[in-house]
Amino acid sequence: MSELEKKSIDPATIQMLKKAQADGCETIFDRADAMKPCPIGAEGSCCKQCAMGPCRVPAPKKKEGAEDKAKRRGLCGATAETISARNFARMVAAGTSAHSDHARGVAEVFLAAAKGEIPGFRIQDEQKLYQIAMDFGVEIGDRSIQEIATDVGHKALAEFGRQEGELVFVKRAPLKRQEIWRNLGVVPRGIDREVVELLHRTHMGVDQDYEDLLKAAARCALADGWGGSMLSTELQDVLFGTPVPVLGRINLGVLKKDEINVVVHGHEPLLPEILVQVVDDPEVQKAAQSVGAKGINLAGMCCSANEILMRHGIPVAGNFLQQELAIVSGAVDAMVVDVQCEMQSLAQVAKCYHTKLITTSAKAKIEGAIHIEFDEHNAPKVAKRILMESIENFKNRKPNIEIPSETMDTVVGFSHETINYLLGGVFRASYRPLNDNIINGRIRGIAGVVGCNNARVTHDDPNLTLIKELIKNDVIVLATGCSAMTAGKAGLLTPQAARQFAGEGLASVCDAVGLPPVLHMGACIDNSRILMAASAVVKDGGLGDDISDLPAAGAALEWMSEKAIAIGQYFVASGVFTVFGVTWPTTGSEVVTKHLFEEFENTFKGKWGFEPDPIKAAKLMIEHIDKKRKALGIDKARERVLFDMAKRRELEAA
Ligand code: XCC
Repeated sequence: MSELEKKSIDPATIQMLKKAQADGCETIFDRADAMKPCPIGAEGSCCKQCAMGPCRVPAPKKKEGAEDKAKRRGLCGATAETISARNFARMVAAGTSAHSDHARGVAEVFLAAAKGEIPGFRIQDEQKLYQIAMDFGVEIGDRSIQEIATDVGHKALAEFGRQEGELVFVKRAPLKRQEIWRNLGVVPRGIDREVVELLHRTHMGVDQDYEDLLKAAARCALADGWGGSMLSTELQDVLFGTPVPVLGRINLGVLKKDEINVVVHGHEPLLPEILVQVVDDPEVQKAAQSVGAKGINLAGMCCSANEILMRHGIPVAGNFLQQELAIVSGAVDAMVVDVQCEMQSLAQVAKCYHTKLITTSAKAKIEGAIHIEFDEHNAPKVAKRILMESIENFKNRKPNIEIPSETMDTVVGFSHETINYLLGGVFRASYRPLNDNIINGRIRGIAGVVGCNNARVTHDDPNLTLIKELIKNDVIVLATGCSAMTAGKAGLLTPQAARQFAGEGLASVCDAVGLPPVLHMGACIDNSRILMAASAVVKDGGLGDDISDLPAAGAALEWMSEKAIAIGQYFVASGVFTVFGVTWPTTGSEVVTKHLFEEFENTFKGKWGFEPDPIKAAKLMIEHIDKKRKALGIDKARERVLFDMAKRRELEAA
């Protein structure tokens, strides 16, 4: 195997890496070879909170005496524990701010759409609007959709600046969970307030007690999961439709040689939704034909892709580490980006080819890109301008176009509501059949496998190996973000995959209901759907009275962004055992790491874990699931099922 072939398990990625090399175009994979991570920063031991530092307080290499320990402090006296906890907390604050600021943008557009002020946007899921109105205590009666939605929009926006009380969606959690949070004093008040407070606490000379810092980080993270992210998911569903199963295709092979390829990349679905509408405009289509193209091929990258894939079946070009490689194909006429996970190197890679890099968010410009700002009051006009720029660029394509042939069919769009309907039927929507199959042992447990790619590990390998190992062991997988795409590329997002890859028990349930063994639940913001699903499973009964009682676990083995840490922290604070891979950001302090990995379980009933090896990570998760089954008294049922299966095989063999 060549060095290049060790970079990814995805043949399309390898093919484009070879092309990039031949074209003399540098990618993240090259930079990962050339620059190793800073070891002190990686373990969370670098404190740059003030100008007397940065202070380095690395983890001790050997067993230390009290005297050595006393020397290991920053100039201000900050201990390794404080430094490590502060750095971790700041990651949570940044991650929460990203999801929540995305949510604020959605809420603003929602309100304007409710008032009928912006063309192209309208309320699409009235049922869900009513549900949210009830959560917010907005009167329904015989009021118009517009009136109800306007009130919901105002209330949603007020969640960001709320100064006291509790975030409204906290009430969606099981009662026992709410009680745990209240007793610990971590129920988030306002979304912005928790982010600001955490940044304040981690400023030089403020909170210097690692336990207190990590608890505050939990409160902030909960403001993400049960606040910003959940608001965003819910309002996006009302505006653009709650996802239902839809067919899609994924991988770089979705790019087309004879069409204008426009790749939307980033996170907010606002502009991509309008691009989907405008792409069929006769004027746009005519313009495309006039330059010799057969049409316009809209495709997605990263979470923008997940959003329009699950609502419209728009093809996905790839996940995080493939963003530069789409451009390397030489066939992308425009890459349209908004916020989060867009690498600055896109501008350089675009220069090697003909691609126009177009930034669209007022919050994110990239040197060397064209900026066409999204304005919700003129969204169709902006979308049209972007498409025209892309069409205009078609003629500038260079001769060295090479598009990998790899694509894979997927079935996506498993929102929490859809799973409910699929399992229980429209008139009896319920998780009961899922609970029954967990209780009888056909399904051993539930795993959320989420998160990014990371150039420090073989692209897609840890996530895919983990997912395969879990489903083989009858654990149903809920996936979001870039890991959901990994599953898609490997063919795991189809109902047929159950027979091929899942254990006997899980396969039999998937067959009966027509579900894939891995359910694509959306973008990273939609991890809130997993929280809602977990709460619904608890409420349907038979599996304890809290999320922490469920035979469930979470993982992000290829994480890289601060958002991933915020997500992990809100899952842990919601009672879930969550395993991360690649690297762990608090290894500089054994005490802090132990607190997150062990002591958190005493208070939050959830805990962190770290295991970069996917098979070992699967083992940890399955052991946890089995421990929970035992505590629920349903371990015996599973043994019986296994015995039955063995018996059946014996009979078959005879
Ligand atoms: Fe970004 Fe959401 Fe991570 Fe993928 S999974 S690399 S955060 S696109 Ni969110």
